[in-house]
Amino acid sequence: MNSGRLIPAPEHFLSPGGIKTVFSEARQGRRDFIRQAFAAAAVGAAAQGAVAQGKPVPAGAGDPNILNLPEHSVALGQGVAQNDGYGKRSLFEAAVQRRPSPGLTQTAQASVSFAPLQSLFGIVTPSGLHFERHHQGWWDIDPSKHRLMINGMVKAAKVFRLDELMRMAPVSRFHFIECGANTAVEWGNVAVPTVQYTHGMVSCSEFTGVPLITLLELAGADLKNGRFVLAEGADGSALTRTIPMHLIKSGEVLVAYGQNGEMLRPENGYPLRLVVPGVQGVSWVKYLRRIEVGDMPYASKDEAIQYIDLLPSGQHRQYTSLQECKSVVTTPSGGQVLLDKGFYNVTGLAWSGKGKIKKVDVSVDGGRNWHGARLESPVLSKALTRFNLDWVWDGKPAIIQSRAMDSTGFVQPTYRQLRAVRGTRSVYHNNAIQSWLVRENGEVKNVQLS
Ligand SMILES: Nc1nc2c(c(=O)[nH]1)N[C@H]1C(S)=C(S)[C@@H](COP(=O)(O)O)O[C@H]1N2
Ligand SMILES: [Mo]
Repeated sequence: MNSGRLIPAPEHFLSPGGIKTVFSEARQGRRDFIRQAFAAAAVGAAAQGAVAQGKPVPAGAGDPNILNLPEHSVALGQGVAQNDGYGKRSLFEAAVQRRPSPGLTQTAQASVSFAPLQSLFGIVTPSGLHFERHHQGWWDIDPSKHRLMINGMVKAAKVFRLDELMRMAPVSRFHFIECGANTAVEWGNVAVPTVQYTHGMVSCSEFTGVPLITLLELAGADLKNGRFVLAEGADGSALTRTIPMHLIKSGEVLVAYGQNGEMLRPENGYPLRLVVPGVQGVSWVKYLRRIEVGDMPYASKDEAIQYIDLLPSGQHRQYTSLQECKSVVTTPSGGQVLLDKGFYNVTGLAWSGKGKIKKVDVSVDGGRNWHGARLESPVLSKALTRFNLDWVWDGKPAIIQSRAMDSTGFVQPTYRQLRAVRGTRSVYHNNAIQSWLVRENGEVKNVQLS
């Protein structure tokens, strides 16, 4: 163990005596924990080797992957700028894909693909693995012909070309986008097999664009009486959504053209999309072509017929846009297999439409005991937050859960708590605690605790 003195961040610094890395006490304790867990596993393995061959075998002995020089160490590699000048990932990662769900009706032109959360690190979703939701298919729209009109309660309707928008001062911000129907099948306890299908309609990117408020001011919008805007997309779905003006006035709502350092992907709305942080995905109108300023909600088809929540009373909730605090363990998760008992890093994602994640607790015994997980930096408002927890699996059945709390003090509910308020006939806004059962044989299954 360390000296017992608590050393403040930064955790690495040079001691006066020379180059020496010093860790804070908490981190040191954690390192010891991991070292001991691995040492125990290694002793077990060595002991088995000794039984089999009469003496302990050093790790790696006889391994051809250490002894033989592979071709890539002796021959010339590939040159630059192949693949049309745009990088491709390793061939060995080809199985990591966004996919349509086995829990949904398959159509010739599937309209939802889910992000493979179980294979992702950190908080940013690679653009090529971002979930997709198209009401009428996607388009690759010619940006030179695309226009954005601002009309309604404005001094004079104004039309912007993309190059005009890109000349304005941009902002770049990390935000999650979650379809309101993410985790929907779990309301009916359909129990799709993996976290990709339970939670894969959430993604997080760095978006770049112009605050919508700037464009409204340029058009001379009536910001006193204009309490809402209608946002309209240019695809055939005629998707329109009402956005309350107070969100726009906060400066958070963006007219974005950038995603993760480059232009938006066609599937995600190229060349323009609305970014409405904290609000469900349907309001992030893609192929954005019109913003109308009005003085009341528009009750469009996507607000009056779709995206409403049927309550136990028989009434529908309308305009329930905010994505409440939610989290999920992505490893170990459904469909994965733990090969042996011993050390595992339990990891997952947490997010809240109301602000920052403050705390994530993890249980490995179905919610009886909770352990505070480490929140990894950065912890950003209305963005995915990565959490980790050290765990040594004893080989017995375990139920793994995570429970997030946001900066407003809102705590993610259990299914029992959620159903008491929302009933069982909802589709949207399921933010209940997810449970993964680890069986004795190491298989991980999607289960629901009632
Ligand atoms: N124009 C347009 N905008 C749209 C949609 C659409 O079909 N057309 N789908 C909405 C829905 S329901 C969601 S969840 C998000 C999905 O965004 P993504 O495909 O970039 O993940 O876009 C929203 N914006
Ligand atoms: Mo959606």
